[in-house]
Amino acid sequence: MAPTILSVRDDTLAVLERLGVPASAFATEGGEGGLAARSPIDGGVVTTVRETTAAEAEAALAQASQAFLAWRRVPGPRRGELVRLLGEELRAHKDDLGRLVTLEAGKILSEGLGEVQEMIDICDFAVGLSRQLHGLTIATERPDHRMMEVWHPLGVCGVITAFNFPVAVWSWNAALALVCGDPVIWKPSEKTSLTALAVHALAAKAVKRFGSDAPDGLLGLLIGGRELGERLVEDERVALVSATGSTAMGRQVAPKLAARFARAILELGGNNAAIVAPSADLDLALRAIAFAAMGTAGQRCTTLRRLFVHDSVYDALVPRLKAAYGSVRIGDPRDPATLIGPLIDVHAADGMARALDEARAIGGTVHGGERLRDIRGEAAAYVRPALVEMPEQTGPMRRETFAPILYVTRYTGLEEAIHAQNAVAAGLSSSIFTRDLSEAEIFLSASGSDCGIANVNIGPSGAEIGGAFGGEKETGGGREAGSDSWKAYMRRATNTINYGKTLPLAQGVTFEV
Ligand code: UN1
Repeated sequence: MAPTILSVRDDTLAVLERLGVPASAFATEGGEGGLAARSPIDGGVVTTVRETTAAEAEAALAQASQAFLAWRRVPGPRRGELVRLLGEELRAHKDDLGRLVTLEAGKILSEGLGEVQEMIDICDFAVGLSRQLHGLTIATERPDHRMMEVWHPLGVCGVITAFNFPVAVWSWNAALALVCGDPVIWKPSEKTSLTALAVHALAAKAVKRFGSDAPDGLLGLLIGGRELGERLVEDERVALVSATGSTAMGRQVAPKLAARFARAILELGGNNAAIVAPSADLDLALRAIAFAAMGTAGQRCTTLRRLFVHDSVYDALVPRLKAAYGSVRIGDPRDPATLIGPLIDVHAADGMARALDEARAIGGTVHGGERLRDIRGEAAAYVRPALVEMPEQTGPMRRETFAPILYVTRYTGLEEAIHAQNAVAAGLSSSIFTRDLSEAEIFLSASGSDCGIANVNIGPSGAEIGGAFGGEKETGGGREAGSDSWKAYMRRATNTINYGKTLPLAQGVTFEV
């Protein structure tokens, strides 16, 4: 028997209550300044949240810049304790927060839970990091001198996030920024205010348990439209803006930050590819491609969008892929049997339809891709994922459409395939499926994939937090999460100390007065 599924609205309101979102977060009925919160599961309005006013945004900025003065003096490992408590809250509320991600972003449950797990993982990572914000001691050319490099807190960090990872991307930034000594002000997508409010409610619990070392205004949340994001980008008090979204958004944000010499971490579009070489394990490749291209309904920035299949294995792989596309289970993301939930809204479905029309017009053969209005009616955007056989890499295959479309072409030589893979504007993620060591190494070499992420025998999506996450070219060049990404949230000072009695100058310069 199918599990009983509550109405989307009742389900959401119950989860919000369990997560401790305060009543003050919601707009009064008919009151001004309300932002409708929708669920893509049925496309309906669930509730109305209160938008942050300009005066409240100003107060958040003022408080955060004051908070910085106190927080930067709290020792790193103590700051780590706050992130440890945040991780505890997330562990305790993983099921509810994961469900809320499903309700508000439409991801299937295991992906909603996976996103919260990603938050827990980055908290653990950041706690360890809080004792390892290492500098260097550097050999100096002068006698009786010591030279060192130390890392200091940077300042207020603005975090702008997209609907598709409504909670994890904040945590990649916030967990690192907090241990690095920086307050954080978050502007989530207006499509996912509820998950942001829930995360903030959990963070507030962690702050309360942490005690008075956490200054007021350490964590801010701006609910509303793009003018609030612009506020973060333009305000001199914000030292760093980490922005995730489209390349078009990045083009607006980057020059404004550059004009005031603020730091930017840009995490923009992707048009990720995979190459299936003659020696590939096709069973493994099939599963990896299915998850990377159809998972999250094609709405990850790392989603697989272009597939280059060697001529010799094309006819063995592509019919199997077509079968998978034809049979994959699409529906309510709360149902454990569902693999593909809805797109975020009908605009996304329209964009998908336009891209498919364009592909057809230039000779692409489209399998699937139709709107499934019978699942939840007109307002919900369920689609069958589309597999598009293209004669060559042209038209919509060259750009990112944020929907489950996988364009496939044949190739004959590896060099040609790598060249085609790199011949697009974005440079986020990439993969090769091969059992040939030399092919794998060529793909990973300096003349191979030009992306920030290059994988062998796994798909381009689903990165772990331990590595640096981000990409090149129009993807924006930012790096978040693991490795040494933390350095972006701190400022580096080079210190030279003279413990002698003379004043030798560098480069042998003499200057006797
Ligand atoms: C994104 O789509 O914005 O690698 C981030 C992945 C995830 C993060 C994706 N860990 O798919």
